[in-house]
Amino acid sequence: MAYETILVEVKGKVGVITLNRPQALNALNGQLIGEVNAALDGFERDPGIGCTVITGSEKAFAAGADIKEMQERTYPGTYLDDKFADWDRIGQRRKPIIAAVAGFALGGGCELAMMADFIIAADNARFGQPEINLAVIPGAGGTQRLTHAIGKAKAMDLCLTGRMMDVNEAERAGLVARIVPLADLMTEALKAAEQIATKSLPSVLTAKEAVNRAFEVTLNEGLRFERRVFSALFATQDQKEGMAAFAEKRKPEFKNL
Ligand code: CO8
Repeated sequence: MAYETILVEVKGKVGVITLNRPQALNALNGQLIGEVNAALDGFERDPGIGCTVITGSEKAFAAGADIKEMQERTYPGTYLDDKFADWDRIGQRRKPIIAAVAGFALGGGCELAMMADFIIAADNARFGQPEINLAVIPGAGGTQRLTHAIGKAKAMDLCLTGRMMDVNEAERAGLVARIVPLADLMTEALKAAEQIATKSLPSVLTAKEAVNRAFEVTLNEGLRFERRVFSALFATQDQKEGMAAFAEKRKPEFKNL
């Protein structure tokens, strides 16, 4: 597929999606979200891919949903055409996604980063939900995922004032997994993604699913789920291989079986 708003590459076992609307600081229009989904569909289907990195430019991961595209929307139009469903699909992928964020991650840009499984951020990254300045609110999960990630006090502060937080504040608050120098962002993100992609895929998908459960169910139900899927992994050949390799002091060779 020929993409116009993103660049798509495969590096080893890692799929890389680069948001590419530099003239609009990677503002997320409908076409771009559709293209991200198409690329992710391909990576999900490709047995050679174990992890995806989504990134933007040095100046902007993404400065939000495209305000100019949204400007003339009406209430029934927005409610009925359900563009939210396209955004939701990004957050529902089974294979892990890392957001490699430099520069602005604002509004829908911050929400897209939060749909990834974790964020590796450059030291110039800035996060915010400035929708309140446009007389709206976050619409792609910002009031929910941000609150889960950084707690009510800071989420309220950001959503009500529209201010940006720098990368150090974002890391202290728990939004960002790692801060790296801007020049090393892609190297570090690709290294982390390759590390994930070389593990046994059934265990990777299970780990992702189990951690996400923690946000949706009670502690006891989460623990029961963890116990069930932990036990289930003993049905894989890769578990035998992983533990045999440890005992024999060699590298495991996983077959995703
Ligand atoms: N949408 C459209 N165009 C944008 C956006 C955007 N979000 N952000 C920047 N641009 C464009 C500018 O209009 C400008 O274009 P032009 O040169 O044609 O005028 C170009 O990008 C460069 O931007 P600036 O000149 O403003 O660059 P600065 O470095 O001066 O400022 C900022 C950078 C501070 C990031 C500034 O551009 C800004 O404030 N941008 C808007 C940030 C914002 O409000 N984001 C939230 C948008 S609303 C949202 O995300 C809702 C999500 C809901 C999703 C649910 C969908 C179903």
